[in-house]
Amino acid sequence: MSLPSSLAVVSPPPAPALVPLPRALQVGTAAPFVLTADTIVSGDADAVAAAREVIRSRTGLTLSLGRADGTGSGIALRLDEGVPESYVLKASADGVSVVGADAAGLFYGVQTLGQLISRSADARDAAGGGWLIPAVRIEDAPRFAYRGVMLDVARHFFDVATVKAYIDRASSLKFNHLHLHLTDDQGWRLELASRPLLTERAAATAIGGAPGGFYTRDDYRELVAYAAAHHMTLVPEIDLPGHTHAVSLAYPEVSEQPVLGPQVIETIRDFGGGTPVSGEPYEGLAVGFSSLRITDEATDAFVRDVLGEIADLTPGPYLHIGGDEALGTPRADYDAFVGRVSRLIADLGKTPMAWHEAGTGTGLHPTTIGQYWGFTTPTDGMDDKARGFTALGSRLVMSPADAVYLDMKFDEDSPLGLTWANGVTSARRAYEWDPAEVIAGVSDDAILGVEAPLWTETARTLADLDALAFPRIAAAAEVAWSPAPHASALRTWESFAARVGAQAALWASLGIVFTPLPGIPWR
Ligand code: TNX
Repeated sequence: MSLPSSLAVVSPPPAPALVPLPRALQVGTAAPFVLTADTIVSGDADAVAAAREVIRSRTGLTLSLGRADGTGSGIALRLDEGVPESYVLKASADGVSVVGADAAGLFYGVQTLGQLISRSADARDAAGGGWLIPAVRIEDAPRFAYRGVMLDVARHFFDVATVKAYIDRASSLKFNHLHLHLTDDQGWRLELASRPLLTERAAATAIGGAPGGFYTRDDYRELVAYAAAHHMTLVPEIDLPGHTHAVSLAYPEVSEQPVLGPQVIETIRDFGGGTPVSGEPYEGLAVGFSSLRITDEATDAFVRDVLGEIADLTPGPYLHIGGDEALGTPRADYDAFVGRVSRLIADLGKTPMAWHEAGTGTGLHPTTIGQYWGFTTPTDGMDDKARGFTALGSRLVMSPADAVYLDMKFDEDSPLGLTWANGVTSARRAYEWDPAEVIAGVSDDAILGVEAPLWTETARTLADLDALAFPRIAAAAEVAWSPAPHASALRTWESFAARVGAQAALWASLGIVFTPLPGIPWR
């Protein structure tokens, strides 16, 4: 039955489905912009290239180039002034303009533009290709300066093309840092001229008999450059002093024998994959058994070589020294070591980053950024350790494992993933948390940002990364970029679910094999 037309309800136009939610969004009642094969894109060359690419993926239309000064009808992209990474996007039937405060802001405006495109329901638009951009005015800027994703390339190795694909995905959601977990017990993944045996002897294997691999220095430079072109800063992590079994295969003189304490035995029981053996590659999932020899001069020389070379290879400001789960290292030695290494990094002209355990470090360099990986409700004094960094006047990156660890199972039937972080992490749990509500005394001023790590014990391929990350990575993007929940009526699970469900067509067009989790209206 259809309603008599006199009873038809005139509803306001639906808000466009944007993720992450922009800071301010006004939806006009005016006619939309009709995108056709004749639409011209003009302005800043890099932004024009990015816009043509996203429009081609989404619609199949290859748009023509307009004038470099950004004038002319169609889509105009240009730079002006404003707060870092911000942009203003205006669309009406007459045209679309995106003005970025800087190149990153313009790039983010283009990503928003990609999400605004939808297929017209009106058959009369079909002649022009049938694509619309609604009449809107968007003013957008990020809540947090650091919005990161982490990829563990040590448990399983991912080649350059796969890492680039992950950069494409993350940058489209306005993430601006790629943390690469380059080393772990299972493999060392970066070639270094100063310590060639690391990749000669400790890179060929991975978890469960999977092939290993490593990046040459040129591969690494290529990733740095590709990330930069997508407005992402690469943050390399060399995990010290634990998670170093691979180091022991190459340079046994700097390594302790595996230490099989009760917690390690427990992880072997829970995660499986066997007990580590000195001198043999480790292909299991256990953590916490390996340690460098903390008090030896040979170890200091090793750390200086490795971090010095990585500092030279890395244009970004951060070097991550790991520091997590060093259960095989005596406490006092650990505290002295992380303090010493943080100061070495500062001497190299970089800003140290470390997992939150290092917050107890002795003489930690006061610029050291802590990365909190405890739960959204802290346990086991993890919040105290994290406050070690803020007490020095430094800041935290928030990665609570029960909300943003993309390697957790999303439900009981998840074929991939782990469950140690309080069970399964649904999309809703990934969304409903606020970084400023996790650690008492740590609010926005003390928070540099948010990072969503993807550990890869159970992930081998790009399809596996997609299946675990999407859609939960979009929840992390919104937590990192969008206004706090109390500051916006649209920062609710219901609104997010509707908006993220509407990304299905765009994601499919970009080749993202997301998991269509229940509770989200995919369309
Ligand atoms: C904990 S949290 C780890 C990693 C594992 C991950 C699996 C942290 C800093 N370390 O070694 O891969 O859990 O979820």
